[in-house]
Amino acid sequence: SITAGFPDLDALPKDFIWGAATSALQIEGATGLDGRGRSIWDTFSDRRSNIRAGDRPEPACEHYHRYPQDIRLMQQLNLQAYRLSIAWPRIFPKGRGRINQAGLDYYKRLTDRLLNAGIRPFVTLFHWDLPQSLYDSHRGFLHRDMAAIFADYAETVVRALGDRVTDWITMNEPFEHAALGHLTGHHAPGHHSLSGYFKVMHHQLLGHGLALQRIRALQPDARVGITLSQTPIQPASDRQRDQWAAGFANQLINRITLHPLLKGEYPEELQRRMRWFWPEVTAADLDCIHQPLDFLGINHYSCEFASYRWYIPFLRCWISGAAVAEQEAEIDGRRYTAMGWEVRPEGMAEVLRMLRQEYGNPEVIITENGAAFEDHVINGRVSDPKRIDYLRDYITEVNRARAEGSHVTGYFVWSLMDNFEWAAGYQKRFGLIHVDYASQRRTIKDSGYWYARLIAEHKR
Ligand code: GBH
Repeated sequence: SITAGFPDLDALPKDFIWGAATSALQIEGATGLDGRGRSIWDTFSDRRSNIRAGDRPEPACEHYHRYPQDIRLMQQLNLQAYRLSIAWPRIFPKGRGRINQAGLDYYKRLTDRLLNAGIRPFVTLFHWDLPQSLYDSHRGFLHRDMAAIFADYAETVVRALGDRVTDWITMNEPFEHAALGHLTGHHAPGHHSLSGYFKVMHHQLLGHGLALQRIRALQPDARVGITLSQTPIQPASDRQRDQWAAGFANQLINRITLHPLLKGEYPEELQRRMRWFWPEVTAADLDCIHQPLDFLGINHYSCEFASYRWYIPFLRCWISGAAVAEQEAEIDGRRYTAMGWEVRPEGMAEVLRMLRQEYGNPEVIITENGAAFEDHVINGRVSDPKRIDYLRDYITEVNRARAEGSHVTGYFVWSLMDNFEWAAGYQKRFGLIHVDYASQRRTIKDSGYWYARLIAEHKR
């Protein structure tokens, strides 16, 4: 039964925060409404081949109109907190300059209703939906001036919502925006440039630092963090060269953000090997990036493997998940989600242990964890036992890490509901709530009922 087998959460304190997460572009729809400008993702999805089945971020979950119903569903899930993101192009249709009051009003209505429902909003300022105008004028975060432009936008939002919202996340996964958007080209704006990757990375982190200063100045009671993905990397074999590749890949994708944010410097070997591609980084930049955080947001899903490949220019290493197709599978006792990502719950405790041992044990909130599976819809019930297993096993590891001394204070499932999964479109479903895109009907999945019970049990 769905109520059986709750993990033992004795190490998690009573004030531990349980929530679920979404992002604006993935759920809102209404991309042309009430003065919203275009984002790079609207443009990227104009080209059908960029997104699976030619899907577009429209109408998504029509959350822009249906948020009252969605908040009632959050209450049914017993959520204490909800992580949402602000669509920058709703606030500044051109990215900067004229403010669109209708955009601010929308997020006031949304956050007011959350607070009335007793749900604490955690608000991310940038979750990849960059205004197209800023791409046209600055090539987005390739331009250093974008850091200041982002801070101005952050200040505008915090001025408008700071009387309601205390928990802010400046950016979601700057690594993914830089790497998928500017190096592999899988995400908007779809570029392939190694120097572009490092520039976009650095300018986002600088934008984070500048925004952090502004938020602190405006709102003394604010709690501010940044959300990073963290993916443990194992060598593909025990050959020495693959071990080197794993260490280097770890710098390239994990430590490239952790080091400057928490130690005030980029990893030394990374800078040295990448010197031809390295952007301009001043000591003042590093001071700005390296400011105290109230919490570190961590998104964790899976783990990856690295191997040495002499023929890959400059990087010399190949990073990927286990070699299975993009589909659900179980091979030799290893489980994979519908994204083809391995289910390896101990990775969660490994990430938290690494932060404890190597980065001074910062306060951590798991701002995303979850999985896509092929849900089975039978007579109005959505049965998703694999998602329940996934969540149970990963939450167990969060509890284990806390028992070992990690300072983890909250956990958000990705995602509240099925949504627009970026380049994978609507086919991949991560939700605790099933969305029928033809009728926009929502159905709480078995995993949603399970999570609601887990929260209730833990609060008792
Ligand atoms: C997040 O990105 C996003 O913040 C969110 O918007 C998105 O919808 C959600 O995840 C689900 O994709 O090496 O192939 O085994 C997650 C990015 C995904 C990067 C997992 C590392 C390792 C998978 N991460 N990935 S693999």
